[in-house]
Amino acid sequence: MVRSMKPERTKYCPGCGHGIIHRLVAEVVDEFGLRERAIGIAPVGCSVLADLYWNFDVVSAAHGRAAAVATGITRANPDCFVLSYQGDGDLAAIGTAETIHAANRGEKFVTVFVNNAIYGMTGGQMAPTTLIGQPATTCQLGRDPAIAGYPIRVCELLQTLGGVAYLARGSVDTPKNVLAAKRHLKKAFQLALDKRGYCLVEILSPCPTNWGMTPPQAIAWLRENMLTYYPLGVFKDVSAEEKRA
Ligand SMILES: Cc1ncc(C[n+]2csc(CCOP(=O)(O)OP(=O)(O)O)c2C)c(N)n1
Ligand code: SF4
Repeated sequence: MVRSMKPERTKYCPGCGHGIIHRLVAEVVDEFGLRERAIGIAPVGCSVLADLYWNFDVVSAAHGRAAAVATGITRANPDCFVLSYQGDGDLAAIGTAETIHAANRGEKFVTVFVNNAIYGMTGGQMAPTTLIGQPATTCQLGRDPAIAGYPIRVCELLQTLGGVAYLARGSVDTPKNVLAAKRHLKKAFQLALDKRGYCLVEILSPCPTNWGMTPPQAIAWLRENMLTYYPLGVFKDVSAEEKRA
């Protein structure tokens, strides 16, 4: 039994990745024995439903403001374990400034960044992570970089910032990748508990509803398109850097 998960049926769409990622987070909270002192931040987006499923304290934040709210809670309650759980629209569009500055200040919380390449909750508008040529309701012929710029690679963008302790990108397209994503989460939790700095785990996740696909088609599309533009792996790990030095 995963104590940090409530016995609820999911309200997410069939084939959505949020449920798998919620479960991974809950398992890691349990394995670290953090349930009683964990505080999740669930901002606007489909992630706002997290408090229906997680069996620990969850605070809602306005769209894009999760990193600011997480900063305040972490600083006021250093004994709590704070994790923000954010979509790409939330983290990399409206919340860009909060994200970059929280990372640069080395705030001691974990961000779980769910990259589904689209605005999910509001019906499929283009996100900063929408791929070139990918259709969205606000670019029905596909994203054109001449008009909309290029998809933002968040891990690569944050990599140079001194306050960052851990950055990794995983995916939920195969059982093997789900297990790797869990390993990334465990490392991020450990470094945040050790007060090493800001830790972010990006997880590539299907949104079959807004991609206009069946769940199996969405998994195949993620593999063929997202994995090539958003490579999986660890982008920064201060503990590994120390070992090498
Ligand atoms: C200040 C503000 N602007 C816009 C919105 C509308 N809004 C709600 S959810 C959302 C997009 C969420 O997309 P994302 O963060 O990628 O999460 P997902 O739903 O895909 O998990 C937007 C634009 C809002 N609620 N508040
Ligand atoms: S709209 Fe997309 S992200 Fe939201 S619950 Fe449905 S599949 Fe998941």
